[in-house]
Amino acid sequence: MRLTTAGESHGKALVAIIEGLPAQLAIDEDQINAELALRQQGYGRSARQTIETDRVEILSGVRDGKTLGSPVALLVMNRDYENCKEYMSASKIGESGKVSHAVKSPRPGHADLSGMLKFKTEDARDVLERASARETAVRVAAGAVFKSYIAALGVQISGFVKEVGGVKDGGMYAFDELSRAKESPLGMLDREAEKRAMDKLSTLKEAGNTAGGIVEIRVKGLKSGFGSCMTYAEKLDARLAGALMSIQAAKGVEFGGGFSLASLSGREAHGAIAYENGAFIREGDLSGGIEGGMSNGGEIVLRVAMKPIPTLKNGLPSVDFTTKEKSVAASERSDVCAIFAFERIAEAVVAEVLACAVKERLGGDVLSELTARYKLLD
Ligand code: EPS
Repeated sequence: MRLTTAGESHGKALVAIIEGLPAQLAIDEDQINAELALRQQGYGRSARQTIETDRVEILSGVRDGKTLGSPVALLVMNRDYENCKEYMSASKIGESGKVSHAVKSPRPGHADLSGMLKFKTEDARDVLERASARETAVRVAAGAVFKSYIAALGVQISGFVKEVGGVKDGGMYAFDELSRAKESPLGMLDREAEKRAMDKLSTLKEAGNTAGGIVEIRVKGLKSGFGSCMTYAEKLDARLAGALMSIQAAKGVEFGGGFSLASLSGREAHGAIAYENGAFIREGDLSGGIEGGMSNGGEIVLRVAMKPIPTLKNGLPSVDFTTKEKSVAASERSDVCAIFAFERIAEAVVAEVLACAVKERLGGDVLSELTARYKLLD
């Protein structure tokens, strides 16, 4: 199973190609569009979201609402392209040899400066257009397909926003409570923490500043043994961490007790193994549902940290790339916080990694082969 995406933030469209899906998997366009709509929500998004109304167009690999086993291609248009054609067209632009809307002052924290040096361009737009988190729209569309694939095995993914700009939701929530997070403007479950977080964001917005946060993602229903302890590349936690770190603005990933495990004793950190009603169980498991790089049959629990968005309305100090004079980093509009969207994106990425691990272990040209093989597992 493999996902590739293409597309620039203000280019014509975003595209995803998924290879390796079995035939006969039901694909529901409305479900994909519901995920896309959620990704656009959340308090603190920029005016760009009033321009875009993300909808998926399925270009290939699906017929009569079911996969054919061929690559599935998904398209999400960028409506803002209409406003940016003049400098984003793929055709040669203008006679003057100069492209308008060049970005000369790289933003600290964005891909701009490293990309300008690496790709030998004096216009950061050549880099930022792809580095932009706009790409996550089509990644979320693909994630909805991966969610359907693993849902066929009874595997569910959910999550919530645990922290925004330093304001923490310290609650302990059962898996079934997490879906309530979608109804909150910040994706939080504790209303009191959410109110404090909203106040914090309002203050930051006034000051032209931004915030990050932490999301918690959980997976329910995955049997043990996905991923493998045998090679680095197969370890499920390593794969999840790597993929999650590829989300724009991600800066950290932890599983279960995560960093807090480092200060616990062995007896505190590792719950007991017991055998009840014909099955092995773990009591007080802080591993996050993954041991030795393999799912252990319990709930997978992971958290991802998002840094504050580096595009500030009142730009950060920078340098003009060409003149080397002091300047202020580029900014036209800015999200104050995109943590609600980040949670949806993290779910999509987890779905992608799990789908790949499932496909590797169980194969299957047709969905029914996959479900039959899954039933045989412990
Ligand atoms: C982004 C910058 C902003 C965000 C964008 C990600 O876009 P613009 O430069 O057009 O104002 O709005 O996110 C999206 C467009 C989106 O749909 O999530 C960036 O630099 O990463």
